[in-house]
Amino acid sequence: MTGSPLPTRFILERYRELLPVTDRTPMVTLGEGGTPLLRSRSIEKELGLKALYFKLESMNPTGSFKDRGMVLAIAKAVEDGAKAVICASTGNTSASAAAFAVRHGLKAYVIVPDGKIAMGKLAQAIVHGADIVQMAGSFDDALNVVRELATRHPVALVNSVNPHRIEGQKTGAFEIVDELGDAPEILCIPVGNAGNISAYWRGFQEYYELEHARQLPQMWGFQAEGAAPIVNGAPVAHPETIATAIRIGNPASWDMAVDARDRSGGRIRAVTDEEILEAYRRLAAEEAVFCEPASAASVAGLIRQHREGADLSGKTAVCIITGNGLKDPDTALGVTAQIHRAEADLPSVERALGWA
Ligand code: AN7
Repeated sequence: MTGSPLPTRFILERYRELLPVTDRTPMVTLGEGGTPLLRSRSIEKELGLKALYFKLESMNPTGSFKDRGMVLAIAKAVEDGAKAVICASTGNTSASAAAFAVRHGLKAYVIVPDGKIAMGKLAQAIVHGADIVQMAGSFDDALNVVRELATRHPVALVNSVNPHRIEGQKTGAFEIVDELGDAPEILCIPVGNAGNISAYWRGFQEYYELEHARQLPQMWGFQAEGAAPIVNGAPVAHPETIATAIRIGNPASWDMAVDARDRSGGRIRAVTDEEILEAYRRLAAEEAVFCEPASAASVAGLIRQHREGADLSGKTAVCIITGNGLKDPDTALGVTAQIHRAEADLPSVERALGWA
């Protein structure tokens, strides 16, 4: 017996007409895109939504949404003759850049804020053979440095200030509409450097203009309270949050994110680290979604908006689950758990389980 043929998941192929792909673009893939849209089993009902979905971008090849933009940014860098790429990163961008660089036979240089990057992400950059600099200061300081480095040295900058990153990233919005048949009423997304919210808005708009979607979603972005420059309306000099991925005080795509918020009738709000951790625990324990803390900010934000009186009835919402929980085992191990100890025999294990 054979199944029906699967549509290609390869986003550069699938959405070629809507991307800056040329005959000279190397069509290299690691299997990015085509990520599941998982229906909520618990939080949806509590919030009174018609439907709540989690877009599991955590299932991309390097475990985060970054692969969508990176597959294109690095292919275009190669098309333009680059031999090396560089990025600043809170972790996921560097993991993705390092992996795609390997596949293209390029050198990757990554600059990360010292001590503030989740262990799994650092491990990825290491195993993929990137040259890693841990820099004192924040992500924002690192981004300033790499922007300058890319003008002085023969390396292609693959942070989301590279327009190909946003272009590739917008395919996430295409997939949501392709699967649901229309845009949702609400799109919830964590905001750090603000590339992703800008990319999704662009994707939804393009699909709307092509009449693939009948409506546009409200863009609801969420920052961590200690790293909420867009919410505050001013850069944050020393951003702090447990969600290290979005520990960013001066987002590069600030203006585009504000534009997405305002033109969609949306909002960008802050959530506390406690709310992020609560949503993180609930996603894992009630929905079987193991994400990293930054990703839980989208769900924490939706829950808070509901608590503060937003009427969600009859609406469909999609929360972008941007990164895999395995990247940040330290946070997972900090969740209170009951681990029982036992000797190496059956009665002892039965006693430990409370069954004897
Ligand atoms: C899991 O890797 O900025 O607002 O350097 O890793 O597009 O920045 C990561 C950001 C959300 C925020 N969720 O997205 C980096 C980096 C996760 C992330 C964001 C990031 P943007």
